[in-house]
Formats: sequence, structure tokens, C-alpha cells
Amino acid sequence: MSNTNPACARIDEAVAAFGIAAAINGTLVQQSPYGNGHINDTFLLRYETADHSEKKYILQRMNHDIFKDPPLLMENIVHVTDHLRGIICSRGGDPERETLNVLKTRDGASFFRDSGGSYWRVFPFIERSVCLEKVRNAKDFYDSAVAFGSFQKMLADFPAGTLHETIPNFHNTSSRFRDFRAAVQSGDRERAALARTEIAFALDRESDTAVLTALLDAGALPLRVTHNDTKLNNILFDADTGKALCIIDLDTVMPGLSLYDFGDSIRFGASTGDEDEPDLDKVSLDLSLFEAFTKGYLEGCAGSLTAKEIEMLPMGAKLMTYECGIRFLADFLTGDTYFKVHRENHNLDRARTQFKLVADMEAKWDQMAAIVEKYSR
Ligand code: ADP
Ligand code: GN1
Ligand code: MG
Repeated sequence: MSNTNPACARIDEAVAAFGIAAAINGTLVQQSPYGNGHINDTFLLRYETADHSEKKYILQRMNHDIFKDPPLLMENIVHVTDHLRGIICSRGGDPERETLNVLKTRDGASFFRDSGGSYWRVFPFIERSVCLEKVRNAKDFYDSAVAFGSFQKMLADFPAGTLHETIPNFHNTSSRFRDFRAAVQSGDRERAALARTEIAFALDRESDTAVLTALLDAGALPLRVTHNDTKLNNILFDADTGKALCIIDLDTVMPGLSLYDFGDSIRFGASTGDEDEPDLDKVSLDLSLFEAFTKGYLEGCAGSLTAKEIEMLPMGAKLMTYECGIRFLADFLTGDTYFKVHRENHNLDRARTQFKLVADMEAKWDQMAAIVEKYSR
């Protein structure tokens, strides 16, 4: 099967290392790039078995520039998915569909390192599932919120000390701000001129950046095990029932704040526009979606959030949106090396949508607070 992505020259080595064809007595009939993730190189592998049934797998080349230690990252994922599987089984759920499962290589490892030094992993494809890039209706978003809330609850007794920090300071917004300011100083001059308004918008909000970490440091917010990348396309829905089925993309499961998970979902899913929508008139915070998610997340967390966490939910939404905006903008200024881009000024367009949303959240602050208050009782 030919390679479809020049960045993945050794994909055939990886496919061979997992020995799927022999294990299922099948033939590889499709190997193609898959999904819309910004970080890893994802491929769909489709096999036809001798009895003419079909079996699919997700093969991923992990982004080694971003995740500095893929073996430790995979150790996290194996531990977390083992933990989730235990809970799902004890509840009579389906562990093949309700959690990711790591497929072992022929040598029994959870990943494969190819001759060029790239790291690969395979997950059985979760059958009869749908991945959404945009909320179809408030019910989807509510369901995703319940799922993300209960995901965090399922990890409440996970031994957080055994988790490796796969990206240090991932949601430390002050640290992200320092990186952003350095990017403004060292980045491309022409690009900085193009983004003058956005740079000013971001610099103006420096004082917000330490709000959550200060509360954490003061012991006013609890450290939990969180997902940290809770956008809508990191959850699969059941194609038959329409319900949220499985939380995926576990690369950043680490100790964090519940507000990170809440906020990142709102940033992506409660926007009326796409994350990279060039027409900013189409981008605003949909308060009915904000309400649906708030209700679902609190239900999913089932009473485990403290009063302070609940009070800070709007700030979680605003800060995660702002933080993502400065990350997109820093990447734009320094040459688009982190997030995959597919067109000119793609990261700038992304930063603009995030800042439009931040401004809209500031305008709708009292309404967001009232919604949170309504569900906090
Ligand atoms: P990235 O870190 O690049 O975002 P993800 O792990 O989120 O990579 O995977 C990219 C996409 O691949 C997902 O958005 C989803 O559409 C699809 N995907 C990943 N794992 C599975 C799986 N086990 N079953 C079905 N689809 C999957
Ligand atoms: C990346 O991997 P993916 O596409 O689900 C990023 C998130 C950003 C998101 C913005 C490891 O998520 O932090 O919020 O893009 N993941 C990493 O869409 O940096
Ligand atoms: Mg993803």
C-alpha cells in the first residue's frame, strides 16, 4: 500500500509492526489520512477478512516535536484506559466502544518506533461512531458535557502522581502569555504588522492570565485529573443512539483544573462559527449552548465540583478561549510550526475567532454568570 503523506515515509514499517493482517487473517485494503486533529498524523486502516467482513483501525504517528517523550505518554494512556475499562466493565458497559483500547505490536509493546525515529500507535476503530466538527443541536452538546463531566469523575480516584506531564504548563495561561510575548518580539515583522490589532487585544488582557493558577496556588481550587483537550471532535457519538460514546485523544490527560475541561469545550462547541471561520460576523458565544453545556457538565460531575469551581466556570471559558487564541497567534508569528495549517494565515484566522469569542464573553458576562448560578443550586 503506498504512502499517502510525505511526513510519514515509514508508515509501511509501522503497519507491519502491529501485525494486524496476520492476527485477523485479513488484507489491508485502505490506508488513508483521517480526521481533523491539529497535532498527530492520523490514518484509517481498513482490512477485509477472509470471511469478507471489515475491520478498521486508527494508526497514528505521534507528534514527537510536541510530545517530547512518546513512551511515557503511552504509559499514561495505557494506565488511564485500563482504569476506565475497569469502571466501564463494573457498570456493565461495553469496554470496546466506551474507551480507547491500545493495540499491542507483535512484540507486545504499546507503540512502535520506526527506523527514522518516529513513534506510532494503533487503536481499534470505534465502530458505529460519529465524530462531530460542529454541534448539531443543544442535545449533542449537553450529552458531550455529561460525558466530559463523568470522564473526570471516573478519574477521581486515579493515582495522579503516576501520570507523566506530557506537555509541561499546558494550561498555565501566564506561561502561555510569556511564550506569546516572546513570539511577538522574535516573530516575523510582516506577520506582526498584519496582526497588530490582535496582538494589542491579547496584551491588554495580561492581568487575567494568572487568575486560575493563583486560586490553585492558594488552595482555593482543587487539582484533579483532567482531559485538557475537550473539544467536540475529541469525543465520539454513538451512530445508532446519537449519545456521547467515547472520549478520545488522551494525550494530555494530566493533573489540571476542571475549569480547563469546561472552558475548552465551550471555546470550541459553544461558538456559532468554526474555529477557523474567516468571517467574524459569524462568530459569537451561543448562550443556549453555553447553558446546555453548563447543565450537562454539572450533572456529569455529579456534585463533585466545589462552589468555587462552579463560580469560576465563566472564567474557565474565557481563559481557555483566550489562551488558545494566544497560542494560535504565537504560532502564526513564528511560522506555523505547531498547529497543522491548511491555508495562508490559517492560524491568524483561528486567533481572530478566539478573540472575537473572548470579547463576546466579556459582553455576555452577566448572562453567563446567571446561567451558572441557575444550575449551581
Ligand atoms: P489529534 O491529537 O491530532 O487531534 P486524535 O487522537 O484526536 O488526534 O484523532 C484524530 C481524529 O481521528 C479524531 O478527531 C477522530 O475523528 C478520529 N479517531 C481517533 N481515534 C479514533 C478511534 N479509536 N475510533 C474512531 N475514530 C477515531
Ligand atoms: C489541538 O489535538 P487536537 O487537534 O485535538 C491542541 C489543543 C488545542 C486545539 C485547538 C496537544 O488539539 O490544545 O486546544 O488543537 N492539542 C495540543 O483546536 O496542543
Ligand atoms: Mg484530537
